[in-house]
Amino acid sequence: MTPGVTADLQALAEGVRAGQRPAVAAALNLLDDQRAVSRTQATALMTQLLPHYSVSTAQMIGITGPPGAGKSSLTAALISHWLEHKQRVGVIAVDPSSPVSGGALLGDRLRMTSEVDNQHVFIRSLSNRGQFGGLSQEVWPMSLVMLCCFDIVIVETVGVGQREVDIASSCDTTCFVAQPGSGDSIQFLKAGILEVPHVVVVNKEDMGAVATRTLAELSGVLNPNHPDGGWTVPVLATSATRRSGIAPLGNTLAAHHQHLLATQRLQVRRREHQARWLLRCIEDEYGKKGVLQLGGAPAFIKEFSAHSANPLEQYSACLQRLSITH
Ligand SMILES: Nc1nc2c(ncn2[C@@H]2O[C@H](COP(=O)(O)OP(=O)(O)O)[C@@H](O)[C@H]2O)c(=O)[nH]1
Ligand SMILES: [Mg+2]
Repeated sequence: MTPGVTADLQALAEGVRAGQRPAVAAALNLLDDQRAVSRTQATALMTQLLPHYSVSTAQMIGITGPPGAGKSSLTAALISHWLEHKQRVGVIAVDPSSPVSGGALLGDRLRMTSEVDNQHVFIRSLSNRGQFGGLSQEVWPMSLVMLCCFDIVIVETVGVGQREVDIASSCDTTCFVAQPGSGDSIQFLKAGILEVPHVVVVNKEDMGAVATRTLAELSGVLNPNHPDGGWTVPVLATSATRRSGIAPLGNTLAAHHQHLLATQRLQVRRREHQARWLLRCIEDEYGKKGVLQLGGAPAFIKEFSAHSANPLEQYSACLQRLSITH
């Protein structure tokens, strides 16, 4: 046993690795627990899992878009598609705007046909929190835990605030779901309020002409060349309820993953996403002044994305440095 790590934590890490549901649930609960003793344990757990999430080639997909566009329905449809392809799927449903848990809504939309399917899907929801209630703070370490045991990790967020946009853009692949007839999405994309997604979907294509028009408008305003380079942003149409366009969407998401793997950018991007996550945590707690004390944003990102590390350990290191320089 690694010195300083309790047998319980080691067993928990092994359970997560094996994809055992009670272990995954316990690990996520631990990450959600703000008590000091739990933070220490969570940090130790993340160290145990580091050799796994730091090399994981599972895909982390952010699904974002306005409320009601059909993100949960589409996630449920995609899950069926992935189950047919023997993929194991973990979902983090973040819905700060909903009093009802996003996970419960998603659960309702899932049609699990067998116990095996049940074993292959895990849904965790994060609902209402305070303004700085950590919502964005927990999602990153939670997705890393899920990367240790699922083939695909979905983060569903309502694309209404900067925080939700940040969460979605921390994923390997971002998928924006547009609502037919809603000009807002188009305006947001045009004005650059939304980060450019890797895949754009107009859901509810069963609505007919209005969906076709939105599809044409979106295709018109989007610059197909993604700023990441080497990726052309596809605009697809789906109907989550009629299950049309789901396989092409699944294949397109997989193609973006293959693109990241082929260009060897998966891990580089994840390290950068982690550094940005860390920066947001520091900004939330200590403001811009805190960030300046740690060298300013560009130097901070460079320093903390230099190699793979336990995010919670990096956070503690920042706090230590802040208290030294205070
Ligand atoms: N007509 C139609 N309705 C849909 C489709 N997908 C979702 N909906 C409906 O749109 C509403 C919002 O769906 P939901 O998945 O909860 O959206 P979310 O808020 O983006 O997660 C629900 O009433 C769904 O039944 C679709 O493809 N076609
Ligand atoms: Mg939803």
